[in-house]
Amino acid sequence: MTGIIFRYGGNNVVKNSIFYNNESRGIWAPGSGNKIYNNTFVGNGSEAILIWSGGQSDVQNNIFWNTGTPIADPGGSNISNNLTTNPNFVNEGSGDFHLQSSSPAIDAGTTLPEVPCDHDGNARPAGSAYDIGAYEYGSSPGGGCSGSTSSPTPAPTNQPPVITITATPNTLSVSGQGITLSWSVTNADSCTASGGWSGTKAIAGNTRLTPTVTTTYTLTCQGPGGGGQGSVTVPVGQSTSCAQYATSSSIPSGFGVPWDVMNPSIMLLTAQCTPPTVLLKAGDPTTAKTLYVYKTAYVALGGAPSWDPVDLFGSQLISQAWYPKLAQGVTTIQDQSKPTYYVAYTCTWTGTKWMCGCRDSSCNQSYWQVQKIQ
Ligand SMILES: [Ca+2]
Repeated sequence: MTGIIFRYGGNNVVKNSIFYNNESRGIWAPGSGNKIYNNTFVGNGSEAILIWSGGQSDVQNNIFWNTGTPIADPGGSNISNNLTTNPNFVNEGSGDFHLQSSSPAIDAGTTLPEVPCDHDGNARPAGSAYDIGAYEYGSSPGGGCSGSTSSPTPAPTNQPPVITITATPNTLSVSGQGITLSWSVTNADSCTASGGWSGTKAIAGNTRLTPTVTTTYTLTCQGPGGGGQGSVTVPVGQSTSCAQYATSSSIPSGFGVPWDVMNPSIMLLTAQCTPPTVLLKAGDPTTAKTLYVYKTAYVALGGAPSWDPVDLFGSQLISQAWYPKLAQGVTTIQDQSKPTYYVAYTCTWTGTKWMCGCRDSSCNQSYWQVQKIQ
């Protein structure tokens, strides 16, 4: 028996997995473009990884121990930073493939943004660099890897629909003016409109609409790689920036700051008010960094006992939880006599680790980031 057979498909990602005592092979990969990252192969029969003639795979940060041929490769694959010497597992006999402190796998891997967490859901890297294999030695939960806001997944194995939707103009000073809504979608077969419009939509098109109040137009699409959603919000009325916290503001304890701790001139949490409507914005739409915004924000009037959720929308929902670069949502604040607070959660990849909900540049702990509106 073989652990995983890719058949003739390519572009699969296998990470943080343990292939133990498969009778013949751990992975049989005939296609091209497969990424086999940070796995642990022990006791597999003929080959741990069999790359079939004509296929190429990217094989990095894997442990091969007590196994047949580690990698049978006809040529053309990228094979690097793997370990074939004794990895000093905690207890191989009982199937515990965590690393002992003496393991040569520790800090011997290369940084792979596709693998921000390990098999236990702990953050990579711990120590100076990525470890080789499925477990990161000395790591603990954090970095967006566990808890209610679980890890962003930058590289889904199936490509979900990508939805681009724009409004021209993208804001209206008074109601009754028209906009043109344009959209195009890839990786999808069918789309449905909701919010300020409705009905089944083609995967590309444009239409003329006349919003009378601040309106969000959402398109939900389905394809072979799953579902996706895109939205655009058109503020109507004289909208002004109403975010009160700037980089110099004192932020209440227990919250992350609303700016980018690596570049404090960039505000990640902002708001546009058209009373009583407030458009909440989280993220940085112009950034070149890998930045994700969690799909839910919360608002509370100053002194209120609880937080009310606000759904945020962006160009593309990833792993059911994250929008790339920018997400925004609309809420209504009837009592404008007191300040309102809103919290959101953003994660940025630095090139070596995820920084999520930071309060300072060390970002050793993650919080909900807060902004004040009035
Ligand atoms: Ca490490």
